[in-house]
Amino acid sequence: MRILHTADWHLGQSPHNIPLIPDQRYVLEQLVSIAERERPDVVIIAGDVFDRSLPPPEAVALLDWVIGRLVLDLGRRVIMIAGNHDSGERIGCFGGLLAQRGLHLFGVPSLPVPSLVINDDDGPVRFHVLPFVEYYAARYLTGNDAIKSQQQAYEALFATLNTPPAERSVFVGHAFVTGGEAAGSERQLSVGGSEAVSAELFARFSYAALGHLHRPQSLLGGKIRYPGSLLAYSFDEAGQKKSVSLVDMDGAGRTAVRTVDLIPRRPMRRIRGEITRGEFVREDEGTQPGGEDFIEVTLTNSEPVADAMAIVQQQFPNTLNLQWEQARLYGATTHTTADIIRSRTPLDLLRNFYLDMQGKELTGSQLVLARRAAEEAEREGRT
Ligand SMILES: [Mn+2]
Repeated sequence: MRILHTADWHLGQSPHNIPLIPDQRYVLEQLVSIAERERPDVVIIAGDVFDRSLPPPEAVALLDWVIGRLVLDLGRRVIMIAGNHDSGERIGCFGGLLAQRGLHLFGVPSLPVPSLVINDDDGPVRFHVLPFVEYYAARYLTGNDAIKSQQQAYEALFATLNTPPAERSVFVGHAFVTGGEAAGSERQLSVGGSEAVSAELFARFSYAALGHLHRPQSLLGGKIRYPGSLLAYSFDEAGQKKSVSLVDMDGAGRTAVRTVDLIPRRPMRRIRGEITRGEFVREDEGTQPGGEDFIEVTLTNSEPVADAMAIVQQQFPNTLNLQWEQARLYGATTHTTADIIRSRTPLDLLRNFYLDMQGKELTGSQLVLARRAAEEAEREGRT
């Protein structure tokens, strides 16, 4: 049994307002070539197909194209589930009809957890399929009001699985497993505490084909796999290699995983440098000027420079983000300005602004006034 395992496509994602559809098409063409060459028995797309529940039409057209290539042109079976970014109802639409053509869509979790069997020369492999599920949805599904965490939700849902011990089985899901490492662009999601599921829960399967974490990685001795996202979707992932996972399972359910790299059309890069006499001088020579790469620049100048972005873009036209290393004085490190602002209270921002402008801290009485104003603004919903 050969499985091509991929996830977290986030079609329609446009970081920094740059539409990535051409970049997503570029790597999906590579994915189709891999499927053509490797002839997997099944392609698993483990959630976050789209970046949002109402994806832009170009993203829907791109999914239509790639599924057509895989199922109609190459005759591959596909199992696709909804992730937390997707609308389960929309992903699962026409699921019953399309299953007859080898496209198995699972959008909304249901009980008992559905499964399908795919045979190879060694016999059947059972695929248990659970799209992204919130614990309170599991509470509703099972009627068990004691469920208060993802862990308890998975325990309750797994109790409905029908897996004879000797059977080869694969779990397909979208979840955060304890011990997994986030890549950066999942940051807006909650990836800790009550949201996590323990790895041991998946020990009963031959292989767990998961999505959610954007960094390719294995857990539980290779039994659990995250193939990672299609592309780097934030500068925190600059330089991270993306890939698809190819899984070969033998007659005893033992698996071996290979990865095939996906080459981005416009990689994300971080560079540092200084603006000297109206010209940007970068510290490292690795990234050539004039290219299409997406760039985040950290300027080391000790004083602000007017038109800094325009100056940098003369050399790196696709510079999307510019930050000042001096921001570290205020406790920030490698985060973008927007990140900093989001992570701070209005009062903190005001204190930093005052310090920046006046070179001294707010006095006690000024702080009292400021705090009162911030609280008032909050009550009125203005923050
Ligand atoms: Mn994702």
